[in-house]
Amino acid sequence: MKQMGEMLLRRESFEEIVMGNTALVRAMVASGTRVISAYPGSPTPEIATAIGAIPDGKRPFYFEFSTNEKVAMEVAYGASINGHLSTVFFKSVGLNVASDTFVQLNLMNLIGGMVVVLGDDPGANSSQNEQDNRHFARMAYTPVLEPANPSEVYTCYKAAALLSKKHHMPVILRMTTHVCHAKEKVAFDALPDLVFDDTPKFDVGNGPYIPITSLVFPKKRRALANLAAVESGAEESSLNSVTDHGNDKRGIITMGLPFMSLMDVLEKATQKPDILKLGFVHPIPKKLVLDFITTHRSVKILEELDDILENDVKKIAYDAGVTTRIMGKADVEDWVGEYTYDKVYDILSRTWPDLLPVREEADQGVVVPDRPAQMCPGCGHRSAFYAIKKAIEKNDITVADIGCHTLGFLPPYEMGQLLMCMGASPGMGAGLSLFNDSRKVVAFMGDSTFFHAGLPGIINAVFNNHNITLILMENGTTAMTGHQETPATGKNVNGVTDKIPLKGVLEGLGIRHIYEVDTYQQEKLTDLVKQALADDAFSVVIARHPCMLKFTREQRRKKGYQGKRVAIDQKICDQNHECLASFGCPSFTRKEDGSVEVNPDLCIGDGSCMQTCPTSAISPHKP
Ligand SMILES: Cc1ncc(C[n+]2csc(CCOP(=O)(O)OP(=O)(O)O)c2C)c(N)n1
Repeated sequence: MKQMGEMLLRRESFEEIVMGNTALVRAMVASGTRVISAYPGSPTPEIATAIGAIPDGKRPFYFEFSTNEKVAMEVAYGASINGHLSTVFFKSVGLNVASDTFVQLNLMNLIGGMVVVLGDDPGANSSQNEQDNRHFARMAYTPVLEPANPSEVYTCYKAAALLSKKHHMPVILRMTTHVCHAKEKVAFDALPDLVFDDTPKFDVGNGPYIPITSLVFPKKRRALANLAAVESGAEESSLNSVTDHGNDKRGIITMGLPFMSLMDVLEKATQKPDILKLGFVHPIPKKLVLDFITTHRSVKILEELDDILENDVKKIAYDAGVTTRIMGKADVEDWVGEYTYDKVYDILSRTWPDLLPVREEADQGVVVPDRPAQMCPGCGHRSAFYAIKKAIEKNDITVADIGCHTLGFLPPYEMGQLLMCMGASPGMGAGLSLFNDSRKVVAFMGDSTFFHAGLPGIINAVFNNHNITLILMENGTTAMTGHQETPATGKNVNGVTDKIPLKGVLEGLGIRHIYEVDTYQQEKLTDLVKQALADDAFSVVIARHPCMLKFTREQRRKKGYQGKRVAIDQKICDQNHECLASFGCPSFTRKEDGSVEVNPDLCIGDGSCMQTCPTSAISPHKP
């Protein structure tokens, strides 16, 4: 980490193998970015890891994890209109949360400049959908630059910062999962002298910053004029390039990760099509595209997710009366998933059957068995689900939320029959409880989500008297995205801060039925949930236990740490398999003879399983 921090601030030029997310941070530093805000979500958390590697006091910028993406967007906006180059980053669906603010940004005069870094997720590697945020960019008249690899992340961010500062408008840097996470040797320039003028420059004269009805039209005209001005820059941009294979019959227009897959696939092609690769993707460089399509007989558009580039290119062709055959998405499969090597191979083979050799079966990669996600050994959520399952009736309705506890929907717990997005569980639960006296509704929510988007649904339950029970799964961290702090932990990325305890907030809302318990106290938790369900009012159970992955990692870093584990006394074990079938800790393995074994590499010795064994056959392992 120390080395990474030093590298990111190195004065002289250098080359290094880094992730896209790391290259981004060097570009932020080099561009003089002064304020950075974020909310965690894959594929972007390693941006914060790289930022965190720069030692405290040496960071040439302010950084915070805000409570959610909308707030993060507003922090970056406020900084920009005060004269600072700012950046906000988060995952794809984060833009849904931030959109109310985001769609207004281009109406405003962002005097310091502002880059919106999006971690889109084609393939839904770690998201609840694979939305294409280029739609949002169009709706908000916002330019989009899209890198294909870590080197381009570095150049595209710098270009985005310059563009944003020049036009005083937001610019999107759209990254996707395997651009964020790919590693490549990147050539970094020497760092310019970083001199900051921190005089607060906010001035209403730079505005207006109040989008009331009478100002909407002039502001919208300004946004459109800005976009038109940017378009002429797009024509000249070095982020776009043509690879000329001297093929006037076939061309491909592409961008981002599909370009990288294309380069690999074309290794096998006998006659390579020409390629127009876009890095400046919105607004589209019309002349460049027109030139490309008029000089080829057929053009294939290779883009992940939706048909945005395709429609742009077809419109350009139609308006200019060009008769080149333009081929976009042919079938449903082309709309789904990442454009990996295999996918691009298939698509191009269907587009031009003579382009590539038919793939041998052996060529088609290894089929990797599915490895379903699961809760870690010792996870407090496992104990909670095990205990709560005993408190509810089969017919009751359980509503999940986003986080590690979402995994409760898996067997053997099967808790959480529906899921939507962060903070949605109390609202959906409220709806399910209406005209429903026979089936209790239990909603789940994590502590980071509580502050992110959970509170409005909770307040609504109080305000409208909804008869549901909410289980707050408090593990003291934003676990699923890599253990970022929450407002309840008393720390933020910059140091110590006031704790905002969940219970205090709930009490402040006037909630009368609040219960608290450590999830390892399984019997007590079962009893409390039964009580909460009997309350006939909105009730909350705070089911607390620290994230054991985080805890164990911290312990392992301590000097003299000695691993612990449990053991099964085979003389006592009657092979009832409660530990496997109902508790389901992955540390247990059933052997062919029916006996149960503890995997010493997985078990952390937390002992939460011991109380689940009807014959008390599990006990701490004595070395
Ligand atoms: C709008 C949005 N932002 C970010 C994410 C990424 N994300 C997935 S799980 C999660 C963590 C939730 O933390 P918490 O509620 O504390 O639950 P835990 O994982 O700790 O159980 C986040 C931030 C998301 N899915 N949606």
